[in-house]
Amino acid sequence: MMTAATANTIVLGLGITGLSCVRYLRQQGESVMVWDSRSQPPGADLLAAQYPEVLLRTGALDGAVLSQAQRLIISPGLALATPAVAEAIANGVEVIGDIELFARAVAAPVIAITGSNGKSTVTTMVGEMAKAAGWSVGVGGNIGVPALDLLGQGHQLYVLELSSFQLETTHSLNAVAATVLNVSEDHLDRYPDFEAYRQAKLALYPQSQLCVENGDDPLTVSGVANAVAFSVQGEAAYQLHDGQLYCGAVARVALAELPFFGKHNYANALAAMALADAAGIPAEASKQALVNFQSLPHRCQLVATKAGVHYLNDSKATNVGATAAALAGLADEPGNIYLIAGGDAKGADVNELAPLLAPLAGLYTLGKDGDRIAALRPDAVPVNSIEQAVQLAASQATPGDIVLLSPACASLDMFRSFEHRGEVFAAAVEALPC
Ligand code: N04
Repeated sequence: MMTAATANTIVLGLGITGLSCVRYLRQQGESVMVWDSRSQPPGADLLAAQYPEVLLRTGALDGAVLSQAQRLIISPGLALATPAVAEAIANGVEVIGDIELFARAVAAPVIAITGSNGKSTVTTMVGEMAKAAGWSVGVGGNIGVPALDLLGQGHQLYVLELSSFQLETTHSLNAVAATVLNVSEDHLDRYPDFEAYRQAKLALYPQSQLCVENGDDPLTVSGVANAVAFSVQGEAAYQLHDGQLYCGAVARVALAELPFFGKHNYANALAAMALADAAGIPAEASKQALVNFQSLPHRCQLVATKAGVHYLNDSKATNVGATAAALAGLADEPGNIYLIAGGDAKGADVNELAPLLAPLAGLYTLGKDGDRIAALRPDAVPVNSIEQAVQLAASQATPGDIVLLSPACASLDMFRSFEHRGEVFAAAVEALPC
């Protein structure tokens, strides 16, 4: 029995993804309601203005009411283990996410990218490769435009970044090629353990015609038959050798032509090449896109050079693996490094950073788990704000040095988002004298 307030389909969680689901389902002529456990969900004003017929309910989810629905479209921000959601699943209600809705509707090839780090970079690289070939391509998912909002524009190819949370509710993507770039600790506040997080990511492989695995990270290798590997350390179909990126015996790009550095970025480029090849993008277009690639905002981005000191914004480093990659990538650069780190570690073991912190000239720590990072170096300086960290680092650094914001943590204990944190850093740098 449907109660008056219950629609066939309930969108759980608003925000930009929930809004994209409502937009798509209303276009399909479905009756839909939205339920968000937060009292003031983001996007509520837009929903009321554009879809006055769609009921928005807020406050604690009720399993008995959710069990009346035919299906739930759940936000990546809500765990499947939420008791009311688990009750609905036990009562036979189908629970899927926005990417599964996309998968059932899409009519052009899809490339899918997940991993603990590098997924936005690789997604952007593959999108640029398709554009360089003159293709109409839709790029989005967990970055930028929600996947459902990319439909209906006649795109020839879709390139999607997918989070582990999105993959938990996606079952029939049937990508032409997909990759798990790497797996390192993240989101342990949402998963029972590391292996559960890894398995959420590996669930992408059975939904792909070709699996692009990282030969340097055994955690990305699942033993599926339809796989190719990339490697910056050893031999693989896509490999780094003698200063060039190779596919098989063919040298495709020289490192000297690339506008980025660091082995993790060469790995990203090899993965992007493998995915683009699988989709039939011409090799020359892939090369042009890499040679012209502009790195992403908040990803080891040079915000300013003041008094000869370089200030790098890597606020997107929301886990330990990202900061480890940044420090390894900068290790060969001239100049001392002053690191600003800390925030919400989300249950990760920050001790893995210890060997990478030893060569630094200085360490400034902040936020909820800042003290745990400070404990890894006797001379670490705890601070209360990014502004304070920037001022103290600026007073120590000399020309040629690097001040790096790469927190190894989520920002939400102190900021609206990692983007907000990066903007606060850039403003603090801007406020320094020249
Ligand atoms: O920006 C940072 O610093 C870190 C962000 C991380 O570490 O990656 N983000 C997340 O973990 C994250 C964020 C994971 C999944 C989804 C999101 C986006 C979106 C939609 C709904 C959303 C949260 C919600 C929350 S819905 C509901 N009740 C850091 C809720 C919902 O509480 O955020 O009904």
